[in-house]
Parts: sequence; C-alpha cells; structure tokens
Amino acid sequence: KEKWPKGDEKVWRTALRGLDTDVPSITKSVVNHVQTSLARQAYNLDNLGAYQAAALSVRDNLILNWNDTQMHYTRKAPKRAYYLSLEFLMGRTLDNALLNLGLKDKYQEGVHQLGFNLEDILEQERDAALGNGGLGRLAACYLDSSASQELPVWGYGLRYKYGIFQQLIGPDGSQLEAPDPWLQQGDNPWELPRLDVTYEVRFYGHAERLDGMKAIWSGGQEVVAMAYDTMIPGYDTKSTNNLRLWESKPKRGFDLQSFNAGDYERAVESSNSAEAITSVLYPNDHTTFGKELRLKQQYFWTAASLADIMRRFKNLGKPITEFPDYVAIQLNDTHPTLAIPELMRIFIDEEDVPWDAAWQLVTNTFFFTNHTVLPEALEKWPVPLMQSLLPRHMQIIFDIHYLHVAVEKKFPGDRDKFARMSLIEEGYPQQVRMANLACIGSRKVNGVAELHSELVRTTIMKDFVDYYGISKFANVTNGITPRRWLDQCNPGLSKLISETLKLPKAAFLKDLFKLEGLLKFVDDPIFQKKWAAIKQSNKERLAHYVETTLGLKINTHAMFDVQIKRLHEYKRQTLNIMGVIHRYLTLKDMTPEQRKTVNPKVVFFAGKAAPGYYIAKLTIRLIVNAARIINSDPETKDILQLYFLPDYSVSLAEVLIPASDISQHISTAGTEASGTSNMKFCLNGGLLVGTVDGANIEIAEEVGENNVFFFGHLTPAVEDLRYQHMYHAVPIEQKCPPLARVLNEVSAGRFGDGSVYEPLLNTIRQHDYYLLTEDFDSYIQALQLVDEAYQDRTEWIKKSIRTSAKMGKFSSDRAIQDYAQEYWNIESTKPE
Ligand code: T68
Repeated sequence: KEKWPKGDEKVWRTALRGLDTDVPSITKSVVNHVQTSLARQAYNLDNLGAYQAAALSVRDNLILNWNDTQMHYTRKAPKRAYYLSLEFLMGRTLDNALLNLGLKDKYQEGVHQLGFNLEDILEQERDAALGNGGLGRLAACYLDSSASQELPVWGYGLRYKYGIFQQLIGPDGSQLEAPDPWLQQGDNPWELPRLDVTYEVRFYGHAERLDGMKAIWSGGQEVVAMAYDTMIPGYDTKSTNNLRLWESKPKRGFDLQSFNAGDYERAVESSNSAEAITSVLYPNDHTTFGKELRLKQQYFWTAASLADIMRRFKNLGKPITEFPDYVAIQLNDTHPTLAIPELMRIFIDEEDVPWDAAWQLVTNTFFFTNHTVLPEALEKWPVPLMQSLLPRHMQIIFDIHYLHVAVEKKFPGDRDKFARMSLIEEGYPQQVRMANLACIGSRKVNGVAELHSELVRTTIMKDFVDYYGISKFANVTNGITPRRWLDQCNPGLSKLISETLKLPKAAFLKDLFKLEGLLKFVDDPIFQKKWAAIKQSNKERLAHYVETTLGLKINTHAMFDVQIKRLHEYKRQTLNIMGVIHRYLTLKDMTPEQRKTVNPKVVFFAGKAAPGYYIAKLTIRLIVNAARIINSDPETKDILQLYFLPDYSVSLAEVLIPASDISQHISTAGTEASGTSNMKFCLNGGLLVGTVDGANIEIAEEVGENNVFFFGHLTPAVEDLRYQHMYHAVPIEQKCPPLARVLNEVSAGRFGDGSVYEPLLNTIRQHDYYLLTEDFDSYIQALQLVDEAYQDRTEWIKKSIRTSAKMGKFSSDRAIQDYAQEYWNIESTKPE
C-alpha cells in the first residue's frame, strides 16, 4: 500500500469526497461562484453572470473527473494516442458538459430556483470557433468519442486569440469580415492555463552538421509555448480527456535591452512578433498561400506538442526504442507534417539515436489522414523559406529525400514516377511537398470516405501505393457524435426515440445502431404523428430564431430546404442558387391558379467564404440580392422564400439541422471527400438531395437509394467532361437552355446590377470546371422528385424515420474504434 503523501490521511479523505450533485448542492455551488469567483450578488446578476457562475460550477465537476482520469493514465501508463489538428471547432461547451455529466435536469431545476432559465443561460456562451469547417468539427467529434469510449487520447492544437472571422452582410449584400475575439467574454471557464507547462521553440538560426547525421541548431529566435488545457468529458463516464492548446509568448517578456536603450517601439515589436504566432486562425479552407506566419504556426505547434509528448514518454523511464509502443500520433491533414522531421531531430540530435533507427521509430509512430484531393489544397512550402525558418528541418527533409531516392531505385527507368514521388518539387523556387512527406513518414494513410480513399489510392497517392503496397492505404469513413448532433440539438427527438424503444437515452447514444429498432415503428401512425410534430416544432424554433435575430417572418408550413457549408465552387452553392432562380422564374410563368397548387418552400443558405475568395463572395452577394427580390414579390412570396443566414457557426447548425426537411450536398462528383453535415441531417430525420459523392454514397447504402435523391454525373465521367469543355466547348444556350435563361436574367439585372455578377457567371459560361451545365437538368429533375415526394406526407415521414434509423454507421464512436484498433493500437481504460 502506498504511503499517504502528506498530512492526516483521514482529513484529506473526508475533504476529497468530491462534489454532491443534488439540486441544493448545485444551487449552493452556483451561488458560491456568484459571490466569490465573480464577486457579484443576486440583485445585479444578469444572464451572462448566471452563465458564468453555472459554467464555473459545472467546471468544478469536470476538473475532478479530469484529475482522476489523468492520474489514472499516469499510473497505468497505457499506450496513448495524440490527435494533432490545427483546428478544433468545438462550439459551445456548457450544454454538452451538462449532458455528458448527466446533470442537465438538475441544473435546469437549480437555476430555475435561482430565478433563471437554463436555455437563456446557455445562449450566453460564445462559440469556440477555432476551425474553418468539416476538418475542425471532425476533430471535435473525435475528442468527444474518444473520451466517451474511455480511450487515452489527447488533442493538441493552437489557442488562437481570434477564431474564424465573424461574417456580416453589407448593404450591397456582400460578405464583410470582423474579428472574433472569443476570449473577451471574461475568463474562459473551460480552459486551465498551465503556467508551468512551457517549452521554448526556436526559429531561424543555423544548423551545423557534426560527424555523421547529427547536427546542432542554434541562434535565431526563441519563443515560448504555454499550455492551456480544455477538459473533454466523456458521455456517461467519469473519463475526461484533455485538449491541450498552445499560446505563444515572448521569451523574456519585453526585450529589456532595447527597452533600456529607449527603443520602446522595438521592444514592443519583439513581443508582438512572438504573440502574433497564435493570434489568428487562417480562414482559408482548401487553398494554401505559403505565408511565413502559417508555417511558423505549424512548427510552433508541432514542436511544443512533441516536446510535451516526449517529456511524458520519458517520465515512464522506458528505453527510447519503445517510443512507438507508447505513442501514436494522428496527423489531421498535412498541417502537422513538420512533426515528422521534428521527431527525427529530437531522436538524432537530442537522443543520440542513429538515423536508420530513428526513421524506423518515426514511421511507426505517425498516421496520416488526407481530407481532400483538390490540387489547390495540397500543401507545399518553398525550400528557401524552410531553409531560413527551419534550417535543421530542411536538412532532415533532404536526408529523408535522398534515402527515399535511393530506395526508389527499385523502379528503374520511370523518371516521371520518380519526379511525382519526390519530396521536392523542382521549380523556382523548389518546394517541399507535405503530402508526400506525410505519406512516407507514416505507418498508414487514410481517406475519410470509401470513394475518397479510393481516389487517394488511384490519384494523389497512386505511385506510393505501387511502391508500398495497398495495405498502407486504407479508409476510415468519418462520423459525428450523436451526443451533440442528436441529444443536444434535438432533445425532443432523443426523448421520443427513448420512449419508443423503451431504452434509456444512453443506450442508443452510446450504440447508435440501436436506432434500427425504430424500423418496427415506421408504419405506426401514432409514432409517425409524433415524429412529424417534432420536426414541426424544430421548424418553429428556427423560425423564432430568424425572427428574433433578423426580423424576418418564415412560413413554417413550407418545406425547409437547407444548404449550410463553407462557400466553395466545388460545393456548388451556385448550382443551388441558379436552381432557386429557375424555380422563381417558373413560378412567375404560372397563372395564379397554377400557383395555388404549388407546395410552399423555404430555402436556407449559410456559410462563410474565405476572405480572399472572390467568386465565392460573389455567390453570397447573388444569394442575398436574389432573396431581397424573391421574398418581396407578392406573386410568389407565399410559395418561395430564400434566406441567407449570416455568420454560420456550430450553434447555428444546431438550430438549422433539426429543422430541415431536405438538405443539399451537391458537389461535383469526386470533389467532396466525405461531408459530415449530410450525416447530421439524416440523423435528425432530414432527407438528402445530392450527388454520388463522398459519404452520400455510404449513406445511401445504409438507408436505401430510394430514400436519397441522387442526381448528376458520376466521378469517372468528370474528367472526360472537363476535357470536352476545354477542347470542344458547346455554348450554354445549346447545352442547357434553362440554365442559360437563368444566367441571362441575372446578367440583365433582375437581382440588381448584373455586371457585378459577370465574373461568377463566366465561370459557368466559360470553362465550367465544376460542371454546372452538365448537372443542371438532372438537378432540377431531382428537386421535382423531392416536391412530389413531399406531397405524400405520410410516405415522406416514413422515409425520414427509415433514414434516421439507419445512421448507426455514422457515429464517430465507430470511426474512433476503427482508428483505435486498426491504427493506434490503444485500449479503453478508466479510473474506478
Ligand atoms: C473537409 N475538409 C472536407 N478542410 O472537405 C470534407 N483545409 O469533405 C470532410 O468531410 C471534412 O474535411 C472532414 O474530413 C476541410 O474542412 C479544411 O477546413 C481546411 C482547412 C485548412 C486548410 C485546408
């Protein structure tokens, strides 16, 4: 038996009893925080104060669980996995923490007794929006699933001072960007600053080769990385994992030397330049710009994370050769690829491991997930930039390159293949290809849905597949956490499912395949009615939100059609808006009698465009201005409404998704790696209209093709069609007259000055790279089928139930189990 470390064990043990979670204890704890932590009193306590006090009280519970879990990991020393992601799109925490802790009802009652409404309190919290879109939200779902399944997984990322920009819509309908100072709400109750967990990170300087492969890297600039820990509670378990985010700080505060010399400006500048590293999230998804600060972010984060991982490993007292037995690192896209040369540097220069042995260890530690095959998203860094910022890493990358070249001699003669597989792209300047480095430095490479993984194997990684064999290249289809994306965002549905299946919520929230039990009730008219009533109340909740935030009145008896995602040409919001305009023109052509037979429809868009993405921003402008005309046209406004909801966020998604009847996932075939909102809509009983792309395909496999509205050309046709467009272009008037008409109306100024939209219209008229002219007709037909299907409401409800019932596969629990077993080789373990 271990000796009690300090003082009187009995006194400690009584004090350590933990927190009581009956309602009186909860109100006491909240009020304590009001009085002490916030130094406020009842008479001046507003909703924000109540939120802060409630959050601090919930946080107390999280911290205790977090401590127990981390202590348990330290004692048990299991193999751990680390998820390195530049983005974690967490959204709000309080509601999720209450649900995962099983304390929501009690806090509801407690704050009610204190004169507050829990729903209003929850609304006070700002989203933690440290991500762009799918990739960042996936990371957040994976943390939830790891903790819920009691897996020893930590996330590592950056603590940006400013998250994804706030989107405003200007008077002319265009997107404007404002900063997102998410931390300025007062102390963030969900993070624990770790003043004692700091590392120094070097930039620039010179690397001097010693004998053999070792080198010394010195000089340059050093900045400090300081840890902030965010508690990640598992659902229905005490297990609480950690998300460690790094903040950059100047090494010695102000540079005193220049300060003393009276050069105040320079002193402040040096502190600014260190702080700049974690100041802002880059708002570009799917494009790279080669900005030095971005490369600094990537190195700063990977260096701090690896130093931390290495320190934890060394505390185990194991020989360095056992590193991959205790550590698995997942690279979320190529953004953390510098971790590969950085771990080589640590092994070789600091731990005296010989080069070949170090490479062996490194390639047994890393796993790499690719999230896109779009060529403009493949990261490359100029060699000169790398040489100046990270001279030692550039040496190591060249060493890996030469080793790689030597082994590739297995393929004599094929010089093209050689050039494609090279880590270095020739040109002025030369560039380092991060995907190639991530591939050769990792044990396994995966895509995020079946089709995407197949495209990874046959296109961007084809040569590597020939070289390494197929088994290194696998698939893990993405998933979503049913805690947030069913129970939290749609409590009514969650409750109905629980009552119908006669199961506690935890049963299906932890094993989503249990939803299949709903299939027995598909034909039960009472159940159908309840199911439909929940959809209706979610539509009213959304309408209420739109009315209170935007002052617009929505027809909740209409079909709700939703497309919410980042604005991008490949996602084809343009196809959707052209479809809406086509519908509008068709309605205008009808007689008033004919219009009376039309089922009303409300179309919602939301999503941000990268600030420098001109065409995507024009698309927003067109949607907003078309909405102004369409919504005010007395002939059609009762049967067609169009809304662009500004500032899309996780929290807005939580209101939109449960309210949707149909959602659009209409990327050009072969371009959307997976998509994850498609899964969220289906889980909430919404149907899909989509192309045969990404995870749409697997969703249709699960729910049956008759429950998905597919349209458009298939992936294998895309390349040929693009070729035809390049070399045998047919004018749009011939190829697709209905679309030509829509473009002409826009051009003619029907939705405001047409000349503004010419560059957008020309992307369709000229190369039409994303093949709108090829898919428009079948898209309109698919929407027609949607309208017809919606007429038969009972049949529609059945489709909705069947869809939701078959979402088991898309739980992120399944995805994380796959990573844990097939990649990381880690096991569940939990504190008693
Ligand atoms: C998305 N990628 C895929 N990237 O587009 C989507 N990129 O199909 C998939 O479901 C999702 O990843 C999860 O796998 C992104 O979201 C980015 O956001 C991004 C950010 C920075 C640089 C490049």
